[in-house]
Amino acid sequence: MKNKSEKLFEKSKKLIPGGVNSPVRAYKSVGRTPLFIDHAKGSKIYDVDGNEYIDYVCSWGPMILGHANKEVIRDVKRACSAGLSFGAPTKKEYILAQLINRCIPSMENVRLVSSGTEAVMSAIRVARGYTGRDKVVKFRGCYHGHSDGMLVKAGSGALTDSTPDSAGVPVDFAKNTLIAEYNDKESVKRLFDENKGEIACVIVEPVAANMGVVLPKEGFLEYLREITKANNALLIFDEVITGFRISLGGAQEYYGVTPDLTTLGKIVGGGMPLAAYGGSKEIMSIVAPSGDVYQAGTLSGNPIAVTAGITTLKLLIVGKKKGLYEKLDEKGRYIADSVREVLGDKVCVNQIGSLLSVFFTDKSVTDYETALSSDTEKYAGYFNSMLDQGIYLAPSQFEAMFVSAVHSDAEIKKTVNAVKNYSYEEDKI
Ligand code: KE4
Repeated sequence: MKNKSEKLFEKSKKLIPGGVNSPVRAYKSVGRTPLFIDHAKGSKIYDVDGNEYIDYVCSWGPMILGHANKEVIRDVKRACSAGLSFGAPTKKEYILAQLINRCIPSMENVRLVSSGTEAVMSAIRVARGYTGRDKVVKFRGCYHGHSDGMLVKAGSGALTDSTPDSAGVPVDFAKNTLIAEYNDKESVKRLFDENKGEIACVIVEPVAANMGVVLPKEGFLEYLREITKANNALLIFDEVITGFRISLGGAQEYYGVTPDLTTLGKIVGGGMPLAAYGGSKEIMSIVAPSGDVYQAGTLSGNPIAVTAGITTLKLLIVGKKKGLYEKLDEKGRYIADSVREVLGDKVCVNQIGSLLSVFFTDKSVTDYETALSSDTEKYAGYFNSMLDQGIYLAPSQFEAMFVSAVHSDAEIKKTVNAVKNYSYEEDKI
């Protein structure tokens, strides 16, 4: 007997590629029909068959305050009655830009867009426009959205010859994207030595979270800051995940390294389609209409999305004063320590604040290679066991686990218990 998710998935596949509007949602790597979600509240998410789960996907990061936060919903509802979109400037956009700048002072000037992809694509265009250079350095395993130049990884081992990792991306687009290794200073130096005066920027996830969570080694971010400065290239921190997540000021506050440009997404929109990029007044002054780097968007600064972002940031600013980020770190640390205790050397758990990943490998995961050493079959078994026990994790070994401000101690204990049950079942095999 098919449940409602299965029936909806079959229907959706007839009208939507793969039945989903973003590939990871199709549960391909965990071999299961994806759950179709009916609603969510707080730390819980409910599928169309009425099953309840403790949610650690949190919409891939935005829901740091939990789902359907009452103040956010109240303010969004009020905003809706005033109209959904004007295509004209509003006071709220200025207020959100103020809040972003207050949390992330390096973003003296901010442009609001509708997705992290758009924020990254625009920031890279600004870096190229500002430096007059074409080449961009990114790191293997870091994900910066699906703009053509970012869908590129190293060719067969070569760090400078890049091939697209998506059909439809002309090789010509790929040639300006140079690939380095995360946490490998030498791989970055080599690219600068081989491309003197040609590199516009380095873009990095200051804490990598798209190969699973991989923390920057001591001095790595500082090195990127130095080598970009020394070569008159810009440093872009893609803080779409880390922004407002690992601290209110993101990774740049946490590690004390200031980039030239920052991209934001997810939390900044409170779950609505809103993202941003920004940096110094001088660099951002080249963005149209004040400068000649063109970037535009019908729904940029949409009043409903901006309202959700404003209320979310205001709650985080107040929350920070009451120890919100310490509490988020406590929760993340407790889960990480508990999983290490239960699963021992079968896993490597990387955690920072409320962001973590459980890698099924006996190696210490410090870069793309070691992340790839994970047993994705084992992860799939873990995912399915946890889902069957009411714990909703990312359906991929190479994504992150997000804890929200409203995950209760009891729910976290239930989560740890589910890991123990999984471990017991595994040991029985
Ligand atoms: P969006 O275009 O998906 O809003 O943002 C792209 C993006 C940019 N930078 C970083 C560091 C990101 O993690 C993302 C998107 N993250 C993925 C999850 N790892 C979104 C989920 C999905 O693709 O469905």
